Amino acid sequence: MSQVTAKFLKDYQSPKFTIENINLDVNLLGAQTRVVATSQVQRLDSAAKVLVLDGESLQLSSVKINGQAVEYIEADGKLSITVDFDQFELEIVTILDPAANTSLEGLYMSDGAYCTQCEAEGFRRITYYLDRPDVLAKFTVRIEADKAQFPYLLSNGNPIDAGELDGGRHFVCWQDPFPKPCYLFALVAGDFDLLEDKFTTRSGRDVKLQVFVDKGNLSKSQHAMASLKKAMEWDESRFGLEYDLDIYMIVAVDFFNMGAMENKGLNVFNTKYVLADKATATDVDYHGIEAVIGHEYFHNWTGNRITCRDWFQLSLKEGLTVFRDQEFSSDMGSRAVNRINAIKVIKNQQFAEDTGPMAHPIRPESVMEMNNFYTVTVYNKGAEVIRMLHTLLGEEGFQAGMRLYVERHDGHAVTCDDFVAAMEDASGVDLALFRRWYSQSGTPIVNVMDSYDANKKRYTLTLKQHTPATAEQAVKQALHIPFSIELLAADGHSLLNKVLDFVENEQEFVFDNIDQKPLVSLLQDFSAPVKLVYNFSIEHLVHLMQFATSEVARWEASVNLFSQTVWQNVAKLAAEQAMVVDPRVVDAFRAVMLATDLDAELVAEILTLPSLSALVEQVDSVDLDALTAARRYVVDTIANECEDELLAKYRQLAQEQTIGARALKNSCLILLTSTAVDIDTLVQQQYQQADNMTDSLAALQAANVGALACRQALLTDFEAQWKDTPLVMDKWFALQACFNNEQVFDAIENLKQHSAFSFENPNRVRSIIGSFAMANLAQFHRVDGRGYQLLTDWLIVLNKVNPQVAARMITPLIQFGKFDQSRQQLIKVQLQRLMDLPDLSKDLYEKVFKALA
Ligand code: B3K
Ligand code: ZN
Repeated sequence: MSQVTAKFLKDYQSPKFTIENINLDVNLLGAQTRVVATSQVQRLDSAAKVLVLDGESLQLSSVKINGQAVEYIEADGKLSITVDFDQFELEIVTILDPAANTSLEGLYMSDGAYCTQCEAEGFRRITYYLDRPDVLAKFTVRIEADKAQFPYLLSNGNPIDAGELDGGRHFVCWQDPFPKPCYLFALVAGDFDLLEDKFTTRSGRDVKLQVFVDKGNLSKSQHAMASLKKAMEWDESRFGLEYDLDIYMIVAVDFFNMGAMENKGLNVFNTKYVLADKATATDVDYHGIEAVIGHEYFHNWTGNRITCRDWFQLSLKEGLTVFRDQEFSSDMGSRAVNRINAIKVIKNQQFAEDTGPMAHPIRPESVMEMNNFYTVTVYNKGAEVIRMLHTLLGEEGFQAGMRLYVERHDGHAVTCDDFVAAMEDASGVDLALFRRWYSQSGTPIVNVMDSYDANKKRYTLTLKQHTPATAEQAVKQALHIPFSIELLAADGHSLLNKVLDFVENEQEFVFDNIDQKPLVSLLQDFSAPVKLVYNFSIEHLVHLMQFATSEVARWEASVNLFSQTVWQNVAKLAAEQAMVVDPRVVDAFRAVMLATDLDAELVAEILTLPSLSALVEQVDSVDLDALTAARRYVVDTIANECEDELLAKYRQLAQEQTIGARALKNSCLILLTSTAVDIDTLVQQQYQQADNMTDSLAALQAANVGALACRQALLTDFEAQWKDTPLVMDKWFALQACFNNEQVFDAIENLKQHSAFSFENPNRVRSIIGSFAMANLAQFHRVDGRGYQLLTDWLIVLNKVNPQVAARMITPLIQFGKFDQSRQQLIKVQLQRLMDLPDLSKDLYEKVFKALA
């Protein structure tokens, strides 16, 4: 694998040739599928005498220029053609075998339907092409296939022609009027159920909306359609952005590497983010569908109309579009709960990426395999960076920046710098220092000290920032951090609410006319993606839980209170002292259970006590066994001390049918597994009476977490009921993979043989090995190394079947820095096993190489 080399942002060169129009003729003939790509090529640099095209795993049939066969060199994923015209027609014929393509990139089969995935560099598996996002062409596509098997033939843009052919075949032609990079090309051919609707844009244009799902699933497509209409409406009202084609299609497929793909006018979706009804989908699933449908729709402007110059700029479209989808979800539902979930992703996953071997800035500087950079850093930290801009500019300034960005760059492939410049020019806010967020990786640590001078009525805050070195970048500089604070009085009323401009390594902020010693709420709503260090007392956190104006700040205080208590007990264990929980901690959680003025969804979040993995991310090194014991002790203590309140709440909510009530009831149920109540009966009752997946799954989860006697019977019943519904079976797989017991190893071995399982389906793979490695910390990190070995066994299989999915699943194995030496050694043995594979994919190589370096 030594031929794998990195590409660097600093080496970017504009294209020497471009393609303005392409006619793609795709004749779907199984293993002999034939693609004729006819491109109108333009030379941009007259000194260029060789056209170099990208291609991978292609069977090349012929190459012609202006109708004449030409000489070419085909080597190392490139096709080089000597040519000396300023303008010419290039015709390339390739033969594909979609059914053999298990990588699910390029053209492949999903359950008997043809479909494509081209981002980032999948188009080169369809034909030789200038596969880079700054080459924008108008696509005309003709698809031909057997009519009975593939009645729907879809591609981007508008249908312009269709007809019958001999031998039961037919064709459809599509034309996309908007020039686009090839990563936005899509083709789907298959037989589906179709849900249709329409949307009238605010300028009065009718858009036909279509959702295609596997036969028999029509009744599960309503929520996706409703979400699409909400997203279209919201983008008009909040961002002033209107849809631009006459048709918008969504196709749901079961074999898909990620969540969904924003191909122009023809989104391809993982079924997980389309199909839902009450019986099969949880409230969390419903929310996820709305968010992802929104996300892909919002890409139409932030991604498609304005795209990336090169892949290093990925956050230009992804960070911005995640910010937009988060705002959409917040405007549709609970803003606080949406914010809490976004914060959890940063703290539990992105901070971990920063401390591991794959650390990179939101605009990476070097890449081996682009698919490895669709990360929580580029996406979610990228969205935090956009959110900070929004905080600094305010909604009005930000929207003015968006308007200028669209006005300047519509139809072009641009950079992150272009985006920041538009924000700067429209608002007049100086963003020179802010730009460092794009080039600097790592998590800043902000230390806070405060003091109060009663004579001067003066409160002083001293902030210090420093960013530890990351694997790929040693030297760090100060960043522009919008630091939001609130000062609270002893009676709980708010004295001051403000965003501080924190731009130096160390900075003092003085507040005068503060009549009493305030209690401060710091980094409200997580106003910047940083780690906060401040010495909170128990009373201080209890006060914030009760009085902070921001609901997110209340939740944050509860997380701090719980975490602090756990870490104190880890220290007790190390000192061989008895563990304790301060009664004020228990009382604070009890008060939340008893509160009548708090939103149920928020209370559910507070009562979902921080997970083991969330706690692991709070420290630089961890004794996992002590942490597990201390967390268990604190959870058990809170639950047992509050057993009556939990049970009362559970009973009170049992009949209520709202999202909040279900969430809260089910977080009570999980806590009750720690208590002496007859939980087995409670769980079985809930399972049997449930008329929705949220409640039945929660019952199963409780049985699983508590290792209850009813666990096996419920699992068996669930399987019998859902064995033919793959998305529900994923939940069943995931539950068993999360079982904290050594039996999990035998269970996983059996699940692998289950008729519903296939290594070729990413959803199935993620639900078993992904859940095990990412959510079953105790078993994955066993001291005997069995967990590491199991994941590696799977990775060896996936390396051949689907390298992209393999590279996603390896994450917990390369983030080992916090664990003890013996665990690290066991992990490295497994990484070396991978390194020694003769056919290690580029995707895994990049990560294993960096982890072992
Ligand atoms: N843009 C796609 C992700 C493509 C990932 C390629 N490995 C989905 C999205 O972010 O909307
Ligand atoms: Zn996206």
